[in-house]
Amino acid sequence: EQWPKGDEKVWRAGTRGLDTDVPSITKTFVNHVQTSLARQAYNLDNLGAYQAAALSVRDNLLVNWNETQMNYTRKAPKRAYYLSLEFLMGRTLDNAMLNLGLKDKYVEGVKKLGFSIEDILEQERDAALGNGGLGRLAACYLDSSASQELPVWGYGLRYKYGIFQQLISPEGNQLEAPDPWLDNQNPWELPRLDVSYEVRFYGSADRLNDGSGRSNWHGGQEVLAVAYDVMIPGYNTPTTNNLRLWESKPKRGFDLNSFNAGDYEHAVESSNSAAAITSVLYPNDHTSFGKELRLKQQYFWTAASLQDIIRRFKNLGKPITEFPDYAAIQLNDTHPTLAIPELMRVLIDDEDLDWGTAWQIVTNTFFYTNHTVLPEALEKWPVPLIEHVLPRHMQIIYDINLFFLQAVEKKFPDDRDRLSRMSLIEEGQPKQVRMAHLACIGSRKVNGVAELHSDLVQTTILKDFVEFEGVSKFGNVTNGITPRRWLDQCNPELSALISKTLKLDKNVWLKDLTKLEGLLPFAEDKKFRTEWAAIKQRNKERLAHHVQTTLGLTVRTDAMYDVQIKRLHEYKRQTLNILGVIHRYLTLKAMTTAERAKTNRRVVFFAGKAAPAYYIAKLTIRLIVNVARVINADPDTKDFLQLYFLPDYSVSLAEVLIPASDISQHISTAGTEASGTSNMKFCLNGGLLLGTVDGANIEIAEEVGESNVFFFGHLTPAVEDLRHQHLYHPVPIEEKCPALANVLNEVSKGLFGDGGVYEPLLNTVRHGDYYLLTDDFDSYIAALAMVDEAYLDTEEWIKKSIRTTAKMGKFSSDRAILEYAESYWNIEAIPVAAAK
Ligand code: GL9
Repeated sequence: EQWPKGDEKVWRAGTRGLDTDVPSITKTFVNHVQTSLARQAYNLDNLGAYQAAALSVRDNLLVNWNETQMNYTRKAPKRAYYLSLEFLMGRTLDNAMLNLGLKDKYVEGVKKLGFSIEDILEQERDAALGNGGLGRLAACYLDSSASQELPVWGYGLRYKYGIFQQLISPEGNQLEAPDPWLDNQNPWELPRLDVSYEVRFYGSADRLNDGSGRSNWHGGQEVLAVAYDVMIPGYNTPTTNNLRLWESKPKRGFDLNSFNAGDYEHAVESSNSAAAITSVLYPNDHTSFGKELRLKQQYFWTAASLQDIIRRFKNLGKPITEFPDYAAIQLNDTHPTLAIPELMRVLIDDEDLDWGTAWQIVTNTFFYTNHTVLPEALEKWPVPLIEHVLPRHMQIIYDINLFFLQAVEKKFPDDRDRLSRMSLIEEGQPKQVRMAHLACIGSRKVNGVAELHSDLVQTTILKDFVEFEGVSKFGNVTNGITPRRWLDQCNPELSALISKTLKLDKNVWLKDLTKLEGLLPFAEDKKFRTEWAAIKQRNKERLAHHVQTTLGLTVRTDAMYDVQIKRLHEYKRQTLNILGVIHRYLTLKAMTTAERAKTNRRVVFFAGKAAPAYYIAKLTIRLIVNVARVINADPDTKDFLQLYFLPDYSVSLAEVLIPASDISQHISTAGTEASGTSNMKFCLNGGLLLGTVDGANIEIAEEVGESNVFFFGHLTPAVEDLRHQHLYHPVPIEEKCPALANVLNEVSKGLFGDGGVYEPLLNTVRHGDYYLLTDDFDSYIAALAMVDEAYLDTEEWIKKSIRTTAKMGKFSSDRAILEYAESYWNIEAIPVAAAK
């Protein structure tokens, strides 16, 4: 090591890392209060205490982060880059303390200073830069990459506003409010004002026509991408990776030409439009809208990220043809697909490579993960829009398509249908670019996120591509979740019981989750079962307390907790659940008091956001809220059935709900939920699963055994036929499913307030019934009855719960990320040498 200047001994003394004993921690805390925050101890509130604690923890992360990055630079390994428009991180402080192994010391330290860690942790706002599973998966993968000491960086956007805050009006309507998460300062990001790149939009692209295939793209708007780095600490390792988020800003504060012309307004306007690019996360899930600003987000982010990646590669001094040996780029869904034509543009127009060489590099660099087969979710961009915003990229996409279709034609001569099915361009008014096709042909590998889903990808949406390119390009990586956040952090008592029982330090089993199997024999141990059940009970009390303090509602804790938490969507069938709740209510009403007393007490929780323009999903929320209003107030039934819609679902709310659940519902129409990941979180915390034979439910059942899962409903191969029957041989609902018809009638008649309001929702079931509620309702009700029966056998239920947790090892995101690292990216762990 060479010291830049001064006395080496002084430098060394200053870089030995930080002291992490309790007195040192309290000292840095107080220092931060006085200096970084410019506040004093006597009037410090919980928010100030949170900021001081966060800055103190951050100091430790920074030291590790620097070590890690220096180590990567020195060793120059192949790296992987995870491009995701969404990173649903949640809170950071608790996770950072746990990953650093410093939580106990901070608990003690802040206590000595007169604060409680719980109060401090509650001050942090979620970083909610994602919509749901896809964004949370990205966050789990970052945790696992760092924990496995893999050289992986994330790239995303620094939205000023994350996913909207959900408010529920007294009538039960969802209202959306902005999420100004950065208002209180964000201690977890480092502005890197020195790292910035220019990104161009609009203008024109002139072909050079010198036989090189190059174009000159010029004019238009240029904006700056500025880096903000977020430290990602690994668990029980100094490795601290980086998540780089880009913020847009105007290249100049004002447009000089406009300014000279005296057009001040226009100058200010153009600076506004640059900032607009990273102002807000689009709140849609499973729908693709052709919004220009969204396209600009996608290009802005991929162009800045690629410039950064290429610059880092060029520092190695290797020829550009070796790029794929040093960089693997994972495309999280099709959102970053413009990276493919963008890298072609850089290689051809800037680096002067020929088309074939450039395409070779591109197709060895990118990897594409598909996250859904729902047709409405497959991204398409109108050709005229791309032509307008990114004229050079439209040329390149046409060129890619030309070469591609020539190759298809060669392999399958005279098959025009096939050519039009496979084309990157969908004919129509307007023509559209099919991003999944572009992502597929531009990548080295394509994967789905659970076995069933990966099969569906290969047999439905990308079938022609499997036939053309061969099946070996296509694979599966079943999703995973980080057991650090989703067990150790959210359920500390269960984590402690597991360590005690396995006689293993949690450092061991949290990094090798298959160790949980050691719990299996303890299912037979009565004392262990009692402890296991007592923890579930305390987690229910913690949830009830949370609902009491945040909503002022009293939830009973002597009941089965039944939870469905996820984005509101017809395919996820929250409607099936609420209609089932109504069915239960009607059944209870019809019972005598004595009969009711023998039933299982149940508390049903819903939470989740609907896309702001998704009318039917919002109507489902309204129905849930109004059913809750009626049944929670009914003296006949309220001791046996309670219902809550918890507003503003978030990662932090999930951390309270999941450990308290006895049973959770994952009841999508078969073949529609690519994987699901909350199913894994519930099961890891000893909650059982009520679900359809879909997504990762199937693999969970394979692991824990079908006797520990409550399955119902039609299977994937039946779905197409059933839909066909609905269309061509409809059977009136009264005949097909009288129990369901009765429930719908009660809603229509106004049992839960103005029945007419719900007609559009009820009619989706009565007519067409695309998501097969009429086909699955009876078996759903039967499955719920089996859940009740099983729950009444308390000891047997606890055994199921223990066995479920014990068999969840496969679903650690460590397993998933190692599969990507080994089978796709070809990268290796690069440990940081232990600090002296
Ligand atoms: C999703 C799938 O719907 C889920 O089944 C899957 O678990 C996750 C992660 O692979 O990806 N695809 C998708 O577009 N979303 C998913 O959750 N949507 C959101 O994130 C809102």
